[in-house]
Amino acid sequence: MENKVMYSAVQPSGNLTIGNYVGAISNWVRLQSEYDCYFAIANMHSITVRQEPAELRRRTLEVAALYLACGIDPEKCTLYVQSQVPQHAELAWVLNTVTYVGEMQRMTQFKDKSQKHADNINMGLMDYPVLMAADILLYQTDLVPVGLDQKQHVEIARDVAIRFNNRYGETFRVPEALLGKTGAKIMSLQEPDKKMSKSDENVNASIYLADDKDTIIRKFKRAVTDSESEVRFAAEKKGVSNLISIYSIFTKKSVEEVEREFAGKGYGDFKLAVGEAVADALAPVQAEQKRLLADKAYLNGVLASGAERAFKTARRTLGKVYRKVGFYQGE
Ligand code: ATP
Ligand code: LTN
Repeated sequence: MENKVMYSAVQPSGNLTIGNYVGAISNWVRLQSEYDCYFAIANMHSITVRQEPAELRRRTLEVAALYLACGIDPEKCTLYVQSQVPQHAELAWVLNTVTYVGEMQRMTQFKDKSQKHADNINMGLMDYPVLMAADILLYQTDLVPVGLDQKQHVEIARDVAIRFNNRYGETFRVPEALLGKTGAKIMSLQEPDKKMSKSDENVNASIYLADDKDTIIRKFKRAVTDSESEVRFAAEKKGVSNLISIYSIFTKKSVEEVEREFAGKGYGDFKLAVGEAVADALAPVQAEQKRLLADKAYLNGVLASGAERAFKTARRTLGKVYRKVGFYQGE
């Protein structure tokens, strides 16, 4: 039987945070041997908010190096840059015709980003989930590992797939989101009821994967907690609970173990321990990313062969779609 297919992507906009690492990339690494994996760098999604072109190009390579540094194996997975496979845009156009404006207007991310970029509510921003559906459906994906914030978009991909299949006959596999058990949502260190996000203007709200040890420790020290001093996981202690989750993920200790470890100790000791655990875990990833970025020939080679492999699968699906909708393909 054919292997199950897993697909995911991260946008190369901004510096990646530990939220991206925990919520997305680390899960991919864990699952890469069990599935046929496609991991993309979603640069077409990035331009829905304004980007500096030179920076976008540089960050695309940085994200590719980061995937590899985190342990994505290019022999096992297809690692590629979205804009190098033209079928993404082509399929998005067709899917646009089975997607309703109302559905897109209701998307949480669209509403958030429209507010944040009120001077640039472009069509791409609203169409973002359709392009994402095209990404997923082109590869006949079964599973999409993402953080909680993207669940709604994966559901749209499902709805669109089902709708297309009903209208034109069986064409797409219907994908499902896969959420990590812990760490599906790492919260901002400054406003713990908001998710940690690479586009947050407050640099103290996020731990970037590129931050050095001193910076990481300083940011955790400043993290917003509460007026008590008890290291306890609880709904009303959002800040502390977030730090407990982070510590628990990076040290692989359970929440109960963490609570026990810091019983009777104050937030100061706890925050320092979190900072050290995160910094120590990130150090080898940072060193490997740096090494890879110095080897452009290797990186370019990985991305070129990834794009070629992705192209072959994408072309097959798009051919099927064009046939189903009745597009002339030469006779
Ligand atoms: P932006 O701020 O530019 O919207 P982002 O930080 O939200 O970016 P994305 O590129 O949208 O990151 O997300 C990449 C992946 O990382 C997605 O699977 C997303 O669900 C996951 N992710 C992002 N932020 C977090 C977070 N705070 N906790 C867990 N997962 C996250
Ligand atoms: N929208 C996603 C990135 C993304 C994606 C995808 C994730 C683009 N295409 C396909 C999963 C599957 C984000 O910003 N997190």
